[in-house]
Amino acid sequence: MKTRTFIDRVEVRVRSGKGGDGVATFRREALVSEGGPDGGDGGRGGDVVLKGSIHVNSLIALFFDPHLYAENGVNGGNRRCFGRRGKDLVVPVPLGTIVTDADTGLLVADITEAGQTVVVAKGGPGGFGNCHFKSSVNQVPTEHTLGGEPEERKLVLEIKTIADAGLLGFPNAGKSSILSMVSSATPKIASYPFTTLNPIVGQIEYRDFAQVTMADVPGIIEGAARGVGLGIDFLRHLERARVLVYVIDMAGTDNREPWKDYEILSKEISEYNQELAERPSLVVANKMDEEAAVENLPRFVKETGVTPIQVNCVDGTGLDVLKEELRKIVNPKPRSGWHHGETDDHPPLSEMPDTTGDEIPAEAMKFATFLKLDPPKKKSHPSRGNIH
Ligand SMILES: Nc1nc2c(ncn2[C@@H]2O[C@H](COP(=O)(O)OP(=O)(O)OP(=O)(O)O)[C@@H](O)[C@H]2O)c(=O)[nH]1
Ligand SMILES: [Mg+2]
Repeated sequence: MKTRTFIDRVEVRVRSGKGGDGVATFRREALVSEGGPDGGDGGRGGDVVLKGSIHVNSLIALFFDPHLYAENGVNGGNRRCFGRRGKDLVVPVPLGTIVTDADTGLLVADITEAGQTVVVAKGGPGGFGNCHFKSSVNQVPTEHTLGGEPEERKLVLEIKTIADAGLLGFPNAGKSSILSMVSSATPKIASYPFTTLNPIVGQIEYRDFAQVTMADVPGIIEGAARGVGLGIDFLRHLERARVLVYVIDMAGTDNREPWKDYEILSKEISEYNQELAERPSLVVANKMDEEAAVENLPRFVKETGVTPIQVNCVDGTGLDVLKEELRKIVNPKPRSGWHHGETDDHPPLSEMPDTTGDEIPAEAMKFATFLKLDPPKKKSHPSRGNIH
């Protein structure tokens, strides 16, 4: 049986831990008369915490176990024993998870960074034991307080993939092929529709190590806004994209008409979200290695008034142009100032002073600050007689 492995929306019930109760006890010991109050406090209940993680990419674990209950705090004891705190329940969620309250519909959190934590249910505070209430006028207190009640709520978790660019097109248009050619992602590619069933993100690397992330989502077809095909649920993964890349099968495989494909895609997007339709976009004509594509191109330009970027995924022609156009819109920061000797601030490698490897010349060291070659500081150690 085929099971689902990707879930991008799930409803969960979260409950924090109840605070432990404080107790009222008195010290009883041989030869200690009237020992006084010694009831300890209860421990606080555990929190339910959602934490952004790069190691999970689906909400599948929560789909199968949607009850997120943190541990209760332990009650206090006699002899001033304080109860243990309840353990927090830390749940890793994929980056791009949006958390909303299921009852009110209000946004609770948007988890976009690795390590970002959000407490979605706060544990109840621990109660006070009777030793808290002793005073000169109340020497035998029996007062104690109960632990705080837990918080319980229903939440909806939804992934909205974080990517700079989103590929959008009909099934079989070649979206996954483009992603696999420009990035190191390895989406499944096949000649049948709906090969891709869940969003896949790849990273496009430039020569200066700047990066643009690109998301491939399942294909949409006419009527998707009304739920035909896989529907447009997957379009939510494009909502955060800064640029939409329309991929058109210019060869018109299966008697398709590329200009109509483009119109339908634009219409479906506007129906889904007008703001999304107005984002910067690029139009890519794929399969330009086929004769039919070359024949269709002039008509496409005439009918739509758009001049697409021509690419083919067989030998990769045109993909560099696509990468450069993407770069102009997304404008990613280069990861390093080193442009392979092209910039003025660093001399080209051929002009760098020679080194035998034993000692690095000062001139070369200026550009290799990351090496941090300062001699390590000597640590004093008592066993070596450095006693002051
Ligand atoms: N001739 C030719 N075939 C291509 C080109 N790009 C993709 N194909 C073929 O088109 C078919 C579909 O490619 P995919 O990349 O799986 O298409 P997709 O848009 O991801 O399709 P879905 O995931 O089903 O939505 C595959 O058989 C590819 O080999 C191209 O540039 N030229
Ligand atoms: Mg695909």
